[in-house]
Amino acid sequence: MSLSVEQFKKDYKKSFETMFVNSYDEGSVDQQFHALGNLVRTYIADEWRNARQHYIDKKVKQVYYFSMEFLPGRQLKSNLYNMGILDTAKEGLEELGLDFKTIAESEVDPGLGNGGLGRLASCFMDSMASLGIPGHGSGIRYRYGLFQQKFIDGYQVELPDNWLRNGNVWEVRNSNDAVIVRIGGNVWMRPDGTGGLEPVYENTKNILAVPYDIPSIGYNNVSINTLRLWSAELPPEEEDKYFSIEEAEKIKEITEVLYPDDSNYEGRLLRLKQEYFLVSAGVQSILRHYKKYNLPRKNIPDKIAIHINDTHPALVIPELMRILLDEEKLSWDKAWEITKKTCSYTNHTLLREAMETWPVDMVKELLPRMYQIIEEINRRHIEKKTPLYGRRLTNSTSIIQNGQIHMAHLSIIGSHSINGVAQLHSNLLKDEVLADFAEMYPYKFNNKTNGITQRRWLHLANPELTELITDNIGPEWKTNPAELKVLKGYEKSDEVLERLAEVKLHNKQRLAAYIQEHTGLKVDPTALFDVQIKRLHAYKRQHLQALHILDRYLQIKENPEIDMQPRVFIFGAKAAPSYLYAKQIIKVINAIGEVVNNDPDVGDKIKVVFFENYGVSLAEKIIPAADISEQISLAGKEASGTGNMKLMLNGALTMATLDGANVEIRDYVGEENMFLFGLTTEEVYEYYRNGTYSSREIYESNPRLKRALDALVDGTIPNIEEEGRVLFDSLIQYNDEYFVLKDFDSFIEAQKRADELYRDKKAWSQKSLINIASSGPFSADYTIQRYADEIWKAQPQGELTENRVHSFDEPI
Ligand code: 26Q
Repeated sequence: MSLSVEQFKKDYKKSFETMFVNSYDEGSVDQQFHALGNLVRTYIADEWRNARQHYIDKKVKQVYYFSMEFLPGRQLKSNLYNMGILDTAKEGLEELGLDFKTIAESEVDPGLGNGGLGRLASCFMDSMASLGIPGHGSGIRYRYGLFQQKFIDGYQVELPDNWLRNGNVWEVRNSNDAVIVRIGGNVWMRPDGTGGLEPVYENTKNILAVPYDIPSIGYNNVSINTLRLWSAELPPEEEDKYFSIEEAEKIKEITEVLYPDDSNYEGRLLRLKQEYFLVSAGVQSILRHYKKYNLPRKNIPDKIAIHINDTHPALVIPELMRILLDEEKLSWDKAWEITKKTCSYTNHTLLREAMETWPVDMVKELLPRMYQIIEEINRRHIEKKTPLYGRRLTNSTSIIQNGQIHMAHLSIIGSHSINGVAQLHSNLLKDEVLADFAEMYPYKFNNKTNGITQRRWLHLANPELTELITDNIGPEWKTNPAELKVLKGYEKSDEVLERLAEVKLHNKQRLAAYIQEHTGLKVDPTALFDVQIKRLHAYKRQHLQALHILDRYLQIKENPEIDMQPRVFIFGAKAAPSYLYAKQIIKVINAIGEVVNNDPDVGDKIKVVFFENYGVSLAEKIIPAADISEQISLAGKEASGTGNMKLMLNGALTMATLDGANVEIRDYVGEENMFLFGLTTEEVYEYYRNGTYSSREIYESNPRLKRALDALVDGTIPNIEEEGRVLFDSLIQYNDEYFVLKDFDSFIEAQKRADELYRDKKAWSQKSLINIASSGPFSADYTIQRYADEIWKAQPQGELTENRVHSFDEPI
């Protein structure tokens, strides 16, 4: 939008003064933030409503992205930026004597997700709006987000995340669109008088699902979509039915808190309630909206695409069936055709322990109608497939096995597309984990490599780098990120390389100041900043990095005069509260930090910073300052990774195993521009097959590694008697599930190459530049374009579609 500074100032004052009945220069920072947020909302109100109406008038196909998690990050800056008025607002506020940075930083960062999967959902929201694709999010408005993490004595402590304490300016409570979700009770079928059957529900619990809508504003105002988050409430007309406060509380409990686990499935009843609550509210609201199109029900798949973000919302499939059968009175075959054509599913994990299954008894009791439908889907699957594929394949693909409902099986059978999130991951799904399904439904399997929004992760997080790029190659890359490759032409320009090094140094100085302010630790901004930020999990191998630090420390103790490239090891990671081993790794790393940071022999050679409460906002500060990006999971475990893409885009060099999207990073950037090490997926699978891995053998034959491991248990690092021992035993006694010892040598060797390269400032900057220039393909805009073209069949809308990204060359 176009807006003068003068107009903005006027509008801001008015917004403030009507909200707080006070003069604009007398408010608190929080009030200033709310006045600004409110102003943004008024600016977009018409367009938001128009966009909705336009979709109805033109009967356009709409995409609904169902996800139990969203991690949007702070919205103020990105909304103003996408509206094209960020600079105007900054200037106007400054003229009013207000500090934009302080106001923006006062916004809470909604932690409605655990990590990669939730952040991906939000990157996708940004890209859908920016490409003009009518795509909406459907999620849960958790009253408490992911816990706030503190360290006490080096241990993780979890505190509740009361993110709604001061309200949420971005949301609109839409009580008009509330729906009833029924759980529990009994259901039985009776003749409906027309020759069919209809279900009769008895003694159900009725829950009012109230939507809170948040605008998702496209870059350059291409379009405004909606993130609809549902909240569970007591239906007013039934208040008297609930005789106790406890029972009323039980209703609200459904959307009370996000489950803080992202890798270990646990069959909790409340989690199942949450999943069905989201699904039922979302699907009902979509079908209600579809009625406004005045089209026959068979056209549903032409106008609606429902995407299932991992299996968590997989009940979309039986819920859509339920409505089509019970309420719309369609035949099974017709309902099933519509359902399959409407739904699509993304898998995000290769870990067996993360695959979702629910006990039959639990589903029967909580969701009796869902169970009947799932059972019938399964019965028909077996009946139809057995003659075609035989018993073995039919049994291994069936939805109900050994008293458990397999949600991935339901998702594949009930949808027309299943995709992995990186090429390697999609191949492993097809060839290993879900091979039996691939045999039955080869046409459903496809890959959609993840992507990230360059707007949040470069334009906003790293304005200096953004300016450098635009100054050299012009602004075209901003709407067409593939154009970043033009930067490669500057590989030999001393001027550009020096400026790039300077930008990185500034970002590191800012992060160093932040570290000092928040941890008291002083770090040297000219040291190499080595960053590992992601959830804490054994497969991601933060403990491999810990052994690397110990190795360096022991070298220094052996020879305090040693010439070593100074490094700052930066960690950010939350562990699931129930994941003891991950918490023990946190304690060990903090204890190592305590020793290393205070040993005068070490000085600036090593510093260890473990940030508390890692999340989107902290990532925005750390990523622009990273020199090395640690992507060191055991090959074959990380589905994709997206932090790897964000760090590369900001000029970090990747230290990586050939896992997840690292493989594609290698394809684009070239292996000479990163540090590869470790086993390949094939080698890992070979070990699984022949069972010959022996970590103890490696321990006993590798004195350097032995020395680092022994430091965990010999008192070198104090205060980790228990945790050091647990870690040591897992690696030696219990044969090192994630092959940390096997990859140690090649990791250390790769780190040495990094040190050597870092001494050659120009060579480092060249590689950094090549990384930035090669990261265009990882824009979520391309990923979304592929989802839209190949899975959803959704078209971009609006006059501004020329801002849409252009076609992009496929990788070599
Ligand atoms: C399931 C059942 C009960 C409770 C919790 C869960 C649960 C919640 C979240 C299971 C998994 C998750 C999150 C998984 C996740 O974030 N996976 C990551 O997804 C990214 C985006 O595709 C990938 O880049 C990462 O590789 C993958 O680990």
